[in-house]
Amino acid sequence: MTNTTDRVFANTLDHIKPFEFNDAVASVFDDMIERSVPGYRSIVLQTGMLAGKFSIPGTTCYDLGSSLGAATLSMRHQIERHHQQSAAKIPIIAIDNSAAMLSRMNARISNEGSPVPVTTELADITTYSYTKHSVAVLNFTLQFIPLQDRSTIIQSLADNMISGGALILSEKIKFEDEQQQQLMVSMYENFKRSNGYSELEISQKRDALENVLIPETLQAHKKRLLNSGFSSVEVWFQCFNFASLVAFR
Ligand code: GEK
Repeated sequence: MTNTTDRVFANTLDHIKPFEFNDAVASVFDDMIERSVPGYRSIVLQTGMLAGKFSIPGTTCYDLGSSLGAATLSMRHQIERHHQQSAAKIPIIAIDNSAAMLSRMNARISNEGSPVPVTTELADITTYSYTKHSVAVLNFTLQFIPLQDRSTIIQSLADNMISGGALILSEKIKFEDEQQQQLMVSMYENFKRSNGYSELEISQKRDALENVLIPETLQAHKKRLLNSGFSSVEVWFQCFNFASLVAFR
């Protein structure tokens, strides 16, 4: 039996390398993200619901930084439910630049009998050529993109999204107010402890993510989305320093 429990940071590491989406991470990723992101299951489920509601036949849906495909599969199920006969006209393109993630995702999607076509692409979402789409999902991915490249992606998505479409953006966030920041981080660390992570795991992962996962404030996200041409933005989920926004085109 394969062990799928996340123990990536469980033993003392002599040297903490910057966090990578390699084979060791991909092989335990379901467990890692579920125990590390408050509300992850709800966010995945509601991502699918939003995709069902805002997808338009004849256009694509993107899942950017798809990892093992949780959001893609949720979108696929809800598109099928919402659009029934037209579901085959709403393909999903899932993009990730980790081969370790995509090979596992490919195995998952191939087992499903669904009318909604799914293709995966091993590519960098920063330089990808987006085409006409109605839904784009960035679930905990933009936070890993260098700050200077984030506007290029959001602008390109806004430019290629049809009117009536929606972008779902889920992120780890930070707070301007130092007291609020400390409170939210301490509540978040309690959440990780309650999910079985040790102090060593929490601190080694924090070090590995330093300069790799760069959170921004909700205000910075909203400003970028509105400046890129989205007409309105709503926060529909927040728990501690994790939030999900939906931006309408
Ligand atoms: C989920 N959305 O389960 N281009 C493409 N992919 C990238 C890039 C890039 N430049 N940078 C990072 N990634 C998923 C979870 S995880 C979030 C997303 C997390 C990919 C990276 O390989 C990884 O699979 C994903 O973005 C981020 O809802 O681990 O916290």
